[in-house]
Amino acid sequence: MTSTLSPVTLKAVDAPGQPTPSPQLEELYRGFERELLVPLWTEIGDLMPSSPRPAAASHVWRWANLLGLAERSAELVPVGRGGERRAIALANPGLGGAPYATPTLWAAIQYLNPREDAPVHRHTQHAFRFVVEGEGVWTEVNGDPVAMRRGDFLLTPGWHFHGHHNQSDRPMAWLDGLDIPFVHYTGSAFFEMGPDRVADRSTPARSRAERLWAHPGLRPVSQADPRPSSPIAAYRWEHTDAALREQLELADEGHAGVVEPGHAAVRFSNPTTGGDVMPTIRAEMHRLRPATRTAARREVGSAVWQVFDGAGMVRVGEREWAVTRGDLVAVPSWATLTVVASDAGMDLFRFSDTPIFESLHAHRVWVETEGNPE
Ligand code: GTQ
Ligand code: FE2
Repeated sequence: MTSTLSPVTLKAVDAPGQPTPSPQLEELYRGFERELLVPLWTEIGDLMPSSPRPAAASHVWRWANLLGLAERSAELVPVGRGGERRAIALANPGLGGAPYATPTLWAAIQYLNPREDAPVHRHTQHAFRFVVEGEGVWTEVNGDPVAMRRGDFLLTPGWHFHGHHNQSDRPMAWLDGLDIPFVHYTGSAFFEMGPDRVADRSTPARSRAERLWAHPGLRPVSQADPRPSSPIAAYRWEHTDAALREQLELADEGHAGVVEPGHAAVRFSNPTTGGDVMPTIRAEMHRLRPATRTAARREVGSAVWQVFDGAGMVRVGEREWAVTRGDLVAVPSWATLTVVASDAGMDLFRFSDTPIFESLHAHRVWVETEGNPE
């Protein structure tokens, strides 16, 4: 029996591990209900499975469909105070209609019309943007304008003021990722409004944060303390692309660096700790050479993948989808994932809640090539 938020009617059932049904047992169960009590023996199978059995399902969302609906929203729905953002969240089919891509992660397409502003606010939820196509929007993070372009990964760590403004004559859409569901369950949400419009309307190619922090392997000596979130406001595609390309080139030259043959990957990291970019969110970019298949893999925690370039197949458990640029796939905890690139190869962005489980010492991984029994 699955726990629900409404009062549960306990049933005396004839099943292994359950007491023999009787009028006295029914009376005992009515007593539990009156006192808002639930005995473990009626719940054990769901609450303490031998391995994770998440409610979340694997699912694919097609970028072309998201974009069509976002464009229509842009005709009908203004952006402003109150609604705050023209963001449309992926709702995992296993999570009862809530706007959660996974139990911990929010993923949404956000859309701004030409010359449009999204008002400034801040919240305890950690956020990032990933740009699968387009340019022309600047996101202002604590007063620092940050350009958004295809392939860029941008951070808005918790409690940083941020607003977005489209400074071009074309609309722009991008992917938002936040830990909204996690913050919601744990009752740790705070929110505050800032100015209705972004104050600094300049359009620098590089943010102040990048000018201070985004030089490979170099930290400003004035900034010695570790920070919970990375101070790098934007990780630019040219760097990500070069890192992936060189991993594969090094493999060709017989050197180490790739995850497995034909599969390069980099993790966006916090230069002040070497760890993940934000306390609750891990983000990575993966590149598969043409016709490469990854080893099957399971891990504790949930993830969302987005195809950045190329095409291929994503297999999650028994399900398999052909995917192309922009398509998004939710991968529940402990689901078996295999990714196969087409003859064109495939680049994928991935984000997950792994830092939560690592910090709780609850992270586990199983990889096919390690020869573990199924
Ligand atoms: O851009 O600030 O998708 O606050 C959800 C909440 C985006 C944002 C979302 C947000 C934002
Ligand atoms: Fe926000």
